[in-house]
Amino acid sequence: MAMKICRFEHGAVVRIGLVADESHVLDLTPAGVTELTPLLENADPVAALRKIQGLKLPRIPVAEIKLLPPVERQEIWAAGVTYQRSKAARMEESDFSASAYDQVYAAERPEIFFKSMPDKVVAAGELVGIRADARWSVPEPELALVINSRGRIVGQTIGNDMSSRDIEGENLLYLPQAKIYDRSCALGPWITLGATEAQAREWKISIEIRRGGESVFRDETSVSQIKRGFEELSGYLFRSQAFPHGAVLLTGTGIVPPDTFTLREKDEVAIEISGIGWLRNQVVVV
Ligand code: DO4
Ligand code: MG
Repeated sequence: MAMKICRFEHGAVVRIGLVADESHVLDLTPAGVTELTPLLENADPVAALRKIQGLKLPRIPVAEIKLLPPVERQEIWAAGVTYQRSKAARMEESDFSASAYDQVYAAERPEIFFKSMPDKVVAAGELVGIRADARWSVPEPELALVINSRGRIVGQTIGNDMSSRDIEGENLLYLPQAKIYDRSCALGPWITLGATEAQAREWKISIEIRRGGESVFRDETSVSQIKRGFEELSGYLFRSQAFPHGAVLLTGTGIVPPDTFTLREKDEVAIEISGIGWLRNQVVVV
């Protein structure tokens, strides 16, 4: 059975929590679990958690903690054009790069790009950014794979690959500027451990964007729509590159708002992945 964990701060101490329900976490500090990475490196993190689950652990309301991004020293990378919907949207946004997107969707080698250093990741409840010099900004709700240093996928979390579509569409060489800027990557709050790829492929990904209290965009897709296998994506990430602390790999978006839609400051972005939970952030211009 899957279990969910998180990083949080309580009493000015960073802690690891076992998610009891959407509104309570069990503090794993008394059981000696004070960091995420050793747990992700464990040969069987779910079995390790089961052993300590029976101990009398402090039960803390989520309302009393500060949720932190579920990463320590892991780099964050992202795959792109892994859903038909993403390929179609990229080809529409750019005459210049259309054939590149068309080709990479079908190619053996996936598109994988660097997204964020861990200390720049935005947590649930914090502000996500839209660039001041972009005219067309969107959230990208994505399943994110949590991978340990041995290249093993040990969990899944929720990712938001915030993107500037006008900058990306102008020229493919501007992709790093469209994708990597302050507050452009949100993750969390929970990591689901112990779910198989087959189980994760049954999950739904949905998003709602609210503006001034009104819903201005909502849509959903299914993880089953991802064209590539999880091991295929993580395998390419780990080719000729070591990640001594592990890595997180966003798996691409299958939801793209209509071309007339752009995010604005103060918009509320809520992403749900059914096997994981909710990631909610407000938008700020950076
Ligand atoms: O090359 C463009 C990026 C595509 C992307 O981020 C996605 O499909 O999610
Ligand atoms: Mg993306």
